[in-house]
Amino acid sequence: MSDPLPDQLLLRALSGERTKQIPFWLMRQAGRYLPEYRALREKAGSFLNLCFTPEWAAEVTLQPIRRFDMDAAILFSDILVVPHALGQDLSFIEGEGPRLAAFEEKDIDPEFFDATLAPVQETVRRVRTELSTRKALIGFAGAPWTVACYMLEGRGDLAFSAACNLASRGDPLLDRLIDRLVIATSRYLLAQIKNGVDAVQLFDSWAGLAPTAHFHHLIITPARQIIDNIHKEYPNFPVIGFPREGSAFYEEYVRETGISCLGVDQLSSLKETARLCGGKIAVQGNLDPQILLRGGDELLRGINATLKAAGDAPFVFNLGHGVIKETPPEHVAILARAVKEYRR
Ligand code: 1CP
Repeated sequence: MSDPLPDQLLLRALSGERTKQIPFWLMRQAGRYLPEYRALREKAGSFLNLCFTPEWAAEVTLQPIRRFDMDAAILFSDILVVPHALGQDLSFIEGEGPRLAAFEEKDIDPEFFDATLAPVQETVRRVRTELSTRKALIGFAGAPWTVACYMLEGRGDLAFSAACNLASRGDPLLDRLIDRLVIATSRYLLAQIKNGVDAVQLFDSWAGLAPTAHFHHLIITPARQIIDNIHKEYPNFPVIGFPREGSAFYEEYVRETGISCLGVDQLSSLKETARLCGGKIAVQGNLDPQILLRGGDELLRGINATLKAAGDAPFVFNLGHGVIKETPPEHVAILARAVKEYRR
């Protein structure tokens, strides 16, 4: 892990400081809306080849920082490299999205796991060397429930019925899978931390699909276990939790998981969420990515409303979900300028 870098605006906010200037980065800030990404993506041939070639993955990680000067870079990889490293073959079909081989229950093979993910760790080292010390590098992983949704469905889906059916009948197969993912995810994130990331985000993009009666043991307990595992080796290491569309459980999530910052989606009120966090942990969010896509006056109003909604809470400006691929890069430039110039 790199030495603590207190001059990183993002880390100051994650440590609970009410910074005057607001740090910002955007989920999916690297990717298909950028022409320079599309060029490298074409050269790489496949998405996985791009993720697993450290020179290219590092370049893609840094592209949005060069253009927009965000306060943090997020490692370029994908949440689905973890199932791949657990022995479930992954591919990405052009224009359709991810495909995983049929799910089979398997024990973790630690050597295969580490060897498969070694290029990602090499990317972390490269980016940390190239990135300004004033900027944070954010590592990440999918949270167990969200990753299990993909592992059981084999692809992206709006309903993820396979996982939801197992969850609603309390099938022990799902519990065993979640337990295994807690171990794998902790191992993967700890390696990212050792190699130099300054903070990590746990993406629970499909938290909102977990049956209410099972939310606690599918979403909150695994997040707490992963964060405990991180804090055993790196006490107080900053973790951003993003239980998307799980706002009914924000209070428990904040109280029990040990996060330093709550990622808020655009369906939730940032103002209410900041109040709920009581200034003890930071909030991150939550401009609607559709507003960034559309641009114009609505974008400027949306940015201002988001900045105001955070009040005097420790705050990180972000979207409520990822940048949409049709977003004009000029809209991101407008956002960057507006957030950078703002002082509270
Ligand atoms: O063809 C291409 O170029 C692939 C598009 C793409 C990209 C750019 C995929 C496939 N993944 C990524 C990068 C990615 N994915 C990052 C990079 C860092 C950044 O934010 O800039 C991150 C953090 C992710 C995380 C991720 N992957 C999530 C969680 C965040 C979220 O958006 O909710 C999820 C759910 C995935 C799965 C995934 N990977 C790719 C796609 C198209 C999908 C969604 C599939 C689906 O559900 O339909």
